[in-house]
Amino acid sequence: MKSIYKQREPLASQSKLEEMENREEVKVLGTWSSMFVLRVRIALNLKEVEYEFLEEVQGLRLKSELLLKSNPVYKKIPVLIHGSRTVCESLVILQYIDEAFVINGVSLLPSDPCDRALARFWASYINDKWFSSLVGVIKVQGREAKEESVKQVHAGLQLLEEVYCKCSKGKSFFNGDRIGYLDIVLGSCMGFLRVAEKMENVKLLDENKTPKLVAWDELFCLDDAVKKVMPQIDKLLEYVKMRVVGGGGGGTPSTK
Ligand SMILES: N[C@@H](CCC(=O)N[C@@H](CS)C(=O)NCC(=O)O)C(=O)O
Repeated sequence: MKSIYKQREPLASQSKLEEMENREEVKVLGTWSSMFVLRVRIALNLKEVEYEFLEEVQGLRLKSELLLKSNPVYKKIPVLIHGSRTVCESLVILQYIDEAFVINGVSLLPSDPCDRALARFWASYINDKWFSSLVGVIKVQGREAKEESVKQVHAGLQLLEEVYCKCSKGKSFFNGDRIGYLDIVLGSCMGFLRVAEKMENVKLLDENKTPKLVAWDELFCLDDAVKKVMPQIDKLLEYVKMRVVGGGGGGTPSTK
């Protein structure tokens, strides 16, 4: 399928150069199961950017030449290819998408510099700290260690509920009326969270502990931009059991 950025009327504020950049081909290297890749696909859907999804075969056990060439440092997915430009690392890609594909009214990051800094801070927290606890829920051995991971996940979600109240200012999403950067970063972890809940028979996103985040999650998952790319939980559960817990390698969620 040929994928060209959707043609649209040029915005008055857009330069010819930006307009030309927007029309270049967009490709995403990834796998269906990766939450890091999911972030990129949701952002492109929100921006109404058509793209070609190049799926790494064999769950990353045999990485494609294109992936090795495009991300020689980490050799990880996702990679975004936009014309002749290559961008790696999901959070960096999200910011690139926000800046490169300017659509009137659809901005992933807040316009206020302080709000933007806050969104980036909490995205790093989710990536570097909270998600490690979530992975711990299914990966660590021993009852006590598991319980400690569950406790950390709950504490992190409680903190994020406060962040949500502060950022959303009474609206539906962290970003206000529409899904934005922080919504995507946290929302992309929800499939994996559900898998952890099922595998360990534990409630992680709990109506009694974080009611606002539960409502936010429902709205997030109902959005068309999310619905069409969010993996099915049972399929993801089988994948995680086989690859992550079974030690099959390739695509193990990490925050590095
Ligand atoms: N920090 C990276 C993490 C990406 C990542 O861990 N990707 C996994 C798939 S979920 C991967 O490519 N794993 C292959 C490997 O570790 O060799 C990002 O945010 O993009």
